[in-house]
Amino acid sequence: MTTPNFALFGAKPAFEKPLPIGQLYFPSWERYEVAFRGIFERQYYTNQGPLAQELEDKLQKFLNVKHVICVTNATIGLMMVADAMELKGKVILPSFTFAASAQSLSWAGLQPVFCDIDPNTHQIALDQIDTLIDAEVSAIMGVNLWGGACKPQALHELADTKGVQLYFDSAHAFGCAVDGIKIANFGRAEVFSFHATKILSATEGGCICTNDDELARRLRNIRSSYGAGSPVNVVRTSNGRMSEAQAAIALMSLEDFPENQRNNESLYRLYEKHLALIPGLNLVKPAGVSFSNYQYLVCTMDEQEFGLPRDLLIELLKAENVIARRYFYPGVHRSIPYMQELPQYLESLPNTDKLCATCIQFPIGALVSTEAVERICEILANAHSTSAAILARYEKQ
Ligand code: T4K
Repeated sequence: MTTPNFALFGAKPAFEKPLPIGQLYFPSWERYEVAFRGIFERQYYTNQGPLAQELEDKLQKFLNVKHVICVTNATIGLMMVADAMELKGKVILPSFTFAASAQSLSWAGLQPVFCDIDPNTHQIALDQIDTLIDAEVSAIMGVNLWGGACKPQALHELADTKGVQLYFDSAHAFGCAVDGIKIANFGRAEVFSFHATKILSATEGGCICTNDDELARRLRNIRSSYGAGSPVNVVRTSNGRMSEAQAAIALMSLEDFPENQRNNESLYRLYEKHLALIPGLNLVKPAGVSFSNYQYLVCTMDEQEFGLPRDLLIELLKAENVIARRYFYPGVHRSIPYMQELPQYLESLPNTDKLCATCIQFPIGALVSTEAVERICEILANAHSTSAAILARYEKQ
């Protein structure tokens, strides 16, 4: 058996610097300087300044939605929406999501009801929602994952029939469309994340989209006063304002969205071509959308077929400076406080549990070149073909 030539066993790493997961958009220094000189000249940092207003206007046009309310990040956006929609009792959502989706409910004094997922698309299992709706459920939170979508029209019909509200955590779905309709226009509200790892970046940031005038007024008041137009009664206010510095980056990122989307899509196609030849790594296609941002490169792994445990592959890649991740792990139902407070879900989400054990993501985004994807896929192919030797060597270490 030949000794595998990997950095894990002392070889030189394939990449000099860590290659992370995430869009990680950086405008040129010159554009950054021009934008920030403007902020310094106006001497205006925050509180619905000209750049925040310009961003809201441009996003409304881009997303073809009536109201865009920019916020500090998507987590606070989700908390504000739950409050503005006056939700009560329980809200149904998938457990296969980032902790913020469920935590926003806890902050709003609501209880999550975790639904399992469709193992092929990773989106919420539509056919299981019905059985979870009882008199205490006031809403469904759809989560649009991985540049795909969770059948928003079907969810809309279900929510209407059952008399519950519907809104979306669309943190991953900026720029995506379903049957030609931009995500932003479904349910009563949708929330996007503009975190640095997302395709539209404000470094930190996000926005809430709605076509509901009254809800928009409430949200603007909850965010903190600015832009509501007329007074609205809200019980609680917060501070979810977006600063001018955040808005400046987001405006540049919005301008470069088409280029970043095209770059992601071509990297995705390259991975698709190479991964098709590597047993045990199954690429997940963005589901349910007519247009995707290709923001994530997600696979499920069959450890038997590939020849290595997933977590060992992640360790091996890390030594090469390829930062693969196991989003989401563990499922939110297995995290604090839900695993103690809601133990009923520990046995009732088999598809979520299986996916958390098999999901693996690879780098894609602005910092990733085609050469890097070729090299990553070469490492993956070598890891598969020498898996027995890797295991033997690893066990000896
Ligand atoms: N709903 C869903 C479904 C979400 O996925 C998220 C967030 C939210 C709601 C809430 O949105 P926000 O409130 O965050 O707007 C990241 C992001 O922090 C988070 O936004 C995202 N989802 C989540 C899935 O991933 P981490 O803890 O994995 O990030 P971190 O720091 O490990 O960064 C990822 C990689 O990027 C690392 O290899 C380091 C690298 N990196 C990161 C940053 C920020 C850089 O090289 N440079 C950077 O500036 O959470």
